[in-house]
Amino acid sequence: MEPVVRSMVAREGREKQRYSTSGARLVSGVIALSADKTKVLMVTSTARQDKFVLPKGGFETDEPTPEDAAMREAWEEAGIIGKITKSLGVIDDLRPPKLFVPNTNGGDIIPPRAEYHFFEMDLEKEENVWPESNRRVRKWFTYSEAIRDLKSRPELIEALNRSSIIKS
Ligand code: 5FA
Repeated sequence: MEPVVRSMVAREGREKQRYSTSGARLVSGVIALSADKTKVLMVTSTARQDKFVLPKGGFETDEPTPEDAAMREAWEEAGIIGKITKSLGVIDDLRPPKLFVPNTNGGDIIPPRAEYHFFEMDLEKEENVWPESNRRVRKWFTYSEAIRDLKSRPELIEALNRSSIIKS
């Protein structure tokens, strides 16, 4: 089997971003649980550094499957390596439609709406240095701590609720 090459540079930009047929930005992410399934690993958001989010990001055109994108994001944002054990399905952007500002620059209207594809992951390795370790903090949360921190992120709460985390 080919060894997996993991870059120390995180991908940037949206040139290779994949969209659904209805124009939603496809986003892949992971729910990485502790071995006893009582904790989930989260990382700080770059947009709001006082907030933690699940490791996730755009599914790109050179990635064959959303699982590949989820594993890349897990590595780039959280420095974790593992195996995807199950799909948690598709979660629509739950923000009210009035928040989506159309792009009226003469081109097609592309709403910055997202469609989330989350996967549960069995952790194999947690590295101390990873591509975004200089700009993201990583931290383990119990279910109730995670729910509290994800208050304004219903789509991420939904992903966590679909996982096999023990809800305490
Ligand atoms: N975003 C914010 N709140 C949202 C909500 N309630 N529902 C759906 N989407 C929501 O911000 C990432 C994106 O999530 C923003 O574009 C925002 O509009 C949208 P974040 O989740 O706070 O994390 P981040 O700032 O760390 O995000 P990045 O990793 O920089 O970007 P992406 O996760 O979009 O992916 P990327 O790695 O492909 O750039």
